[in-house]
Amino acid sequence: MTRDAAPGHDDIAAAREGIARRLEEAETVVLTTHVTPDGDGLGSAIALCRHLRRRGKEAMVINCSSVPHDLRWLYERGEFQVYNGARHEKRVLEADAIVATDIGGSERLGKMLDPVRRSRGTKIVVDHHVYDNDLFDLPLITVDVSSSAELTYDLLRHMGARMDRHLAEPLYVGLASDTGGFAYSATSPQAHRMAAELLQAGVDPHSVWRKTHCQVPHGKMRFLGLLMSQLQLEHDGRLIWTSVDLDFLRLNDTVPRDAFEIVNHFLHVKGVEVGVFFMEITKTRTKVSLRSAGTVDVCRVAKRHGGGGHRFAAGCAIDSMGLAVAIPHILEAIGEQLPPVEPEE
Ligand SMILES: [Mn+2]
Repeated sequence: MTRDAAPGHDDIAAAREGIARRLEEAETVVLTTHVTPDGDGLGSAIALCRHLRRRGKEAMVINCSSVPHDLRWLYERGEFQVYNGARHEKRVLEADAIVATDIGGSERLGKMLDPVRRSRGTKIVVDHHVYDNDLFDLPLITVDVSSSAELTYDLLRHMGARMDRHLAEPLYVGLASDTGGFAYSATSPQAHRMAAELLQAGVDPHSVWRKTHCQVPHGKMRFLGLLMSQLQLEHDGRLIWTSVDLDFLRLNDTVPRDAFEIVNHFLHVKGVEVGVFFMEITKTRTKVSLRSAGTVDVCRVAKRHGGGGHRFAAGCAIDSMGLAVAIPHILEAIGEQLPPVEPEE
């Protein structure tokens, strides 16, 4: 099926046209993405920002939280700032347009939600997550794409953007990160076509990979190794888990964010259907991160404990349960969700 035959194509085309027209009129634009930006959200915002600046607009990416270290090379001086009420509130309130990319729910604007809500500007969103939209005037949302970068790329081409390395590189980072380096199920022929065009525009995939992925500090790699060596298997190897308490973090001089990386490795283990990571927040509060290989809907378990996410990647923070209580509690809940093993012939 070609993209043109995809359901809702007319709606998407109309949304794209409406946004292009609005951005063409606007003189001041604030771009933003979700709390703890990722390659897709930030890459999309930076690419759009660069095009708008070329069109003579006053554009800037402003976000509620800072950018993780491995993505800081993506923006140049003056393109990105962390939101600070005293410095940025007026700018947000008086912008002609605000564009949120990859946001996945208005509350993920963090401390920018309130000023964005009160802004007189047209509120635009470019996203591939679905949620109740209570904020944006012009949504460009479909789940039928690999990434927000793919939607942004189509929007930029529609706006007649000159696709050189300056625009193509952040878009490529978004595309590569949301397809897991062209491996996840969202990887479509269109995603590969887009990648080919971005390479033609000057992106060097090897250098992008080096800059993004080959920057792990030795201490963090060593810490991940320690965590790996502690992985536990249950239910005949179909459930894998581990936990980290505050003492362990302190002892290894590391931060929670480094520990959470372990969840990306759970599903590499042969036979694993669900992975669970437990992190002690306090003696009576535990954060739980869940990953599923596709049979178990881990979001259901997360939701039952006040969390959420996607079917195959979800999480929650459980109040009133320390690690010792949360671990057996959640493992039992997951165990109940595992489908019975097919008897061998
Ligand atoms: Mn995304």
